[in-house]
Amino acid sequence: MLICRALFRNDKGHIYVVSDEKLEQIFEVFDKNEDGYIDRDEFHFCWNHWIKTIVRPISAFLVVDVQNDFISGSLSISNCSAQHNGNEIIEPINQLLDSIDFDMVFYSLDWHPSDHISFIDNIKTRPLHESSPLDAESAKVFDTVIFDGTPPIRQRLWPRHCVQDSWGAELHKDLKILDNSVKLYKGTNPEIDSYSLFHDNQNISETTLNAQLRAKGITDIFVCGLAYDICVGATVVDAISSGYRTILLDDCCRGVDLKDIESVKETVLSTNGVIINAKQVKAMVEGRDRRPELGYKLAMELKNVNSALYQRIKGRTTNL
Ligand code: VGL
Ligand code: ZN
Repeated sequence: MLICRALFRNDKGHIYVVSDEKLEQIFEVFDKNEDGYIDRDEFHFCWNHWIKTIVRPISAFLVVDVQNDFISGSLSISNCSAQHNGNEIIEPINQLLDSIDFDMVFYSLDWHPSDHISFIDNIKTRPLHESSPLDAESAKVFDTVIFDGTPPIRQRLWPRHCVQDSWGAELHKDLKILDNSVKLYKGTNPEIDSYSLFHDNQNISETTLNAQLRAKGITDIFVCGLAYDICVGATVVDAISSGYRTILLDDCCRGVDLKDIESVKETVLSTNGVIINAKQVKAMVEGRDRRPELGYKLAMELKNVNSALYQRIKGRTTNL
C-alpha cells in the first residue's frame, strides 16, 4: 500500500505515519478475493469508494447551539465549572463561514417548550422513579434524576433555557448566518431531551439531519459550538457511529465541565475521529490535508458495506 504515502499527507508535504497493522487491515478491505493483489475490479472499488473521498471529501459544517442562553443567558456556560466564555467562539466560527466553501452548513437550536422535562422548575410536574438518586426536594441544578416511565428516564436538570421564541433561544446576533444553510430545531418534545443533532436522548425519533447529509453525499462532518461536553459531544459521537468521517474543532467549542470535555476528546480520538483547530480546517475541506484516521475509518466502514455493492461493480466492469 505505497499509495497510502501519497494519500495521507498534508499540504506542507508532511507524510503521516500509518502503522503496518493498519495498512494491512486497509489492504484486506480492498483485496476482496484475498489473492494478495489489488486487481482491476478491486482497484475500481477502492478508487470510487475510498480514494475519491480522501482526495475530494464532501463536507458539512455543524454549528451547534450558539444561542444567547448558553453564552450570557440563563444557562451561561461562564457560570458552569469550566468557566468558559462562549463569546470567544463566534469570531473564529464566522471566519470559517466566510472563508471556507463547505458543501452544507447547519445551525442547530435547542428549542424547548415551556413545560420541558429538563427544566429544574418543572421537576414537580412529573413523578420520579423509585431508583432516582435524588428526590424532588433535594435535586439541584446540574444534578441527574430518574423520572418514572417505561422505560424510566435519566435526566440532567438545567435552569429553564432556550424556550421557543424567547431571546435566550435566538442564535447570537453576531453569528454569521449563511444563505442556503439549514436550521435544525431539537428538544421540542416536552417529555424527551435531545442533545445530539441526530436523534433524541431516548433514541426514539431521528431529526432530518442524517437524511439531508445522505441526500447530498456528505462524507465529512466538521463540528463546533456549545456546549462541548453536552450537545457537541453527543453529536460527534453520533456522527462517528453513523459512519461519517468526523472532525471536532477544539478551539471553536466551549463547555460545561473540564473532565467531561476531556472524555469527549478521548472518545473521539479512540474512534478514529480527528480533533483540530480552526486554522487547519481549510486544507482538510479542500482535500490537501488528508488524515490517516479518517481514511482508516472509511476503509473499516467499507468492510461492513454489503458486498453486493462490489459484486454489482464487478458485473459492470466485466461486461464492458
Ligand atoms: C445543551 C444543556 C441543556 C447544549 C442543551 O446545547 O449543549 N446543554 N440543553
Ligand atoms: Zn436544552
